[in-house]
Amino acid sequence: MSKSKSLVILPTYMEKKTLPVVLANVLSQEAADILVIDDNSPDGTGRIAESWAGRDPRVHVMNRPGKMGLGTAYVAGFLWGLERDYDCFIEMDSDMSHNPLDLPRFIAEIDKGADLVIGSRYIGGKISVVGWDFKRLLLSKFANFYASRILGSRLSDLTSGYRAFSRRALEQVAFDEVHSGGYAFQIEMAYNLCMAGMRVEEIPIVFTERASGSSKMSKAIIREAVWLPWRLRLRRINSSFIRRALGMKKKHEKTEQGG
Ligand SMILES: Nc1nc2c(ncn2[C@@H]2O[C@H](COP(=O)(O)OP(=O)(O)OP(=O)(O)O)[C@@H](O)[C@H]2O)c(=O)[nH]1
Ligand SMILES: [Mg+2]
Repeated sequence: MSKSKSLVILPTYMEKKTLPVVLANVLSQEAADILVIDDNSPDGTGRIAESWAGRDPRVHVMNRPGKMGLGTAYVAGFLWGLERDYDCFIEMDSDMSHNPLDLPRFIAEIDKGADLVIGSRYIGGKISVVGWDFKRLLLSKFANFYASRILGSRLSDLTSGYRAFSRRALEQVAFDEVHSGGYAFQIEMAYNLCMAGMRVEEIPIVFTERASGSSKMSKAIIREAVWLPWRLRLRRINSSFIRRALGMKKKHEKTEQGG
């Protein structure tokens, strides 16, 4: 029995075929509540979520007026869960790419004291992905290599969207200042937690390409992810410059006080 009360956050945009399967699988196998965040999907995904919420008190729905991006959906979901008594916040795609059978392993790591648990497709140099063509694999591997090298990260899968956060992590890291839309949101959150000295763990997962519906990845999302590591690095240089400047000022003040 898990110590943590868990919330699975499912952002949806046009996922009417897969959402019911994901909801049924999550509900059947783990004592977690679910928050669906739908951005007024034209295919009626939000209404499907509403009807599940009407039948099962563990399912909640947040309807937003229009497509506002994955990152802001997670920020809204975290805020919603923090106002309630959840201790473990799990991000999961609604397109059946993430296996709900993995949920207990994420929750177990949070129970053991991890602040962020990343479901990694690339642990130990292996590639655990089903259904990607070579181009898609190359894009994901390159995105990870690129971001890790620039940020100096030891993590094998910075862009993975299957992950769990502890309450402590979300209370201490200013996640609402992160406005990235897609992969960049995942990179920035992992980076911010590492920089804050939080305990970040990776567990192996198998990622399965969506069988229906369509990807929401766009050129804008890729562009954002290309710039993000440089933006974060610049922020690090700026803050160490400011710290150094403040440190020097303090020394100076001390000398003056000391006389
Ligand atoms: N609420 C909301 N959900 C979104 C938005 N964009 C994507 N999603 C959801 O976020 C999850 C991940 O999006 P995908 O399109 O599958 O992106 P991906 O998994 O990175 O890309 P693929 O591998 O091509 O599927 C899915 O459940 C989407 O429905 C958005 O703007 N708003
Ligand atoms: Mg997907």
